[in-house]
Amino acid sequence: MKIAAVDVVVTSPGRNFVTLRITTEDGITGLGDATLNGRELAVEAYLREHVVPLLIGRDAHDIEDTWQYLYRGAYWRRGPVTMAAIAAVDTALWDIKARVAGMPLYQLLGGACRVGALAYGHASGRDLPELFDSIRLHLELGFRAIRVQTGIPGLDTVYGVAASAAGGGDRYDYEPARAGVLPVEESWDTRAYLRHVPSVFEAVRAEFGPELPLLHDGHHRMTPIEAARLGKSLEPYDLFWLEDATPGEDQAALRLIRQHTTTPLAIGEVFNSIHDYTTLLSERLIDYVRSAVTHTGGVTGLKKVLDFAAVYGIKSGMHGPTDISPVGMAAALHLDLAVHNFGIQEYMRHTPATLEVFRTSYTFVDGLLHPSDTPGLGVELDLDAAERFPYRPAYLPVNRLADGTLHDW
Ligand code: GCO
Ligand code: MG
Repeated sequence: MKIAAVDVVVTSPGRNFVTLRITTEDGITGLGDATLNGRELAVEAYLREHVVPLLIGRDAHDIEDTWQYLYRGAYWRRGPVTMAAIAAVDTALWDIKARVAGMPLYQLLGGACRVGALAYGHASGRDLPELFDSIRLHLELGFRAIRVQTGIPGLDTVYGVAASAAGGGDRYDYEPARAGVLPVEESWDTRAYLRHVPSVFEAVRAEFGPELPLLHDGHHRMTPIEAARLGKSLEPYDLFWLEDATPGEDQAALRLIRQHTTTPLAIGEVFNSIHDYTTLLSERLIDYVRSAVTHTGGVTGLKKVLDFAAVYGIKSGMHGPTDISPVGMAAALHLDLAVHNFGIQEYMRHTPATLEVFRTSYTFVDGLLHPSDTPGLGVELDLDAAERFPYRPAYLPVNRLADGTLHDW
């Protein structure tokens, strides 16, 4: 079953997405997500110039061999651009294989281990009343686990906090990255953050009780000792996890955090390879693997990471903000169902414009996501709709400290 055509589609229905569409000689198509928020065109060029010509004429069934061919064959291995490109090819080939088999992808991955994937949603507020409203809204939407992000006194805008409840409160104005030729600059103060966050979780627990699983994203901003302190101060509020407490590339930093706190730790949304995880997994320094199919070499790449994590009793917690396209989200849901060591799935709802371009079949019922039993991934790309939303440059913000020093965002 030879690959006859490969298209790279860049579309911006509210935010930019890069999608690969592979077509076989008998007309079967498969989709893969290659979206790298704020650096979309680098992946588009990598695919168009260096990957598409290598795929024509290959057997679409040879998924593992194609993965190795693109990974080892590039000589320059790993990195977010390369691995997002490989992810798109891999996911599209799995989509094709499952469509040909007439089965939903999760069946080819071993079948379902559960009836659905527990999802967490993004609640946020600039102050407590706004935050409580947002949590209530998420509970009404059916979420059974909730991420809590809060404004910080003295800071104008903070990562993860919606500027208003408009759009359902889970769509903040950097999701999508803000359109413009330059990134927006925000200000940051870790001491103010560390002083404020524990009081917010105390208030949330007092209002919503002990049962609701609560999550929090530190978004790479703390030093190891600051992260250790936050983890410790949040212990009374029983977090499901503290995410990205420190910048992820420093795997050894987690040793220090781990020594000081029993708050569960999640990391990995910016990782792209199993080699980013070797220390973290083998030394049991984290509890959840945050990688997405889209950024970790596809279903094949992420399945290897999750199988490795399973050896150490570490679970999945796949990245699922809106910069993972519906194609990437569907791929995640098939893996969520199939791996034994599933933990939780992040879920931010896409906008109606995005869902016009990408026709999904996955469902969200009573807090659980299901990829549906449609053969393949269960997503169709409407090319005419995609064309109506041309690419526009957009960047994630950058952070500066009060003295102007650039800080992790
Ligand atoms: C999350 C993430 C996102 C990222 C975004 C960057 O936990 O969902 O931190 O909100 O900021 O994916 O592109
Ligand atoms: Mg995150």
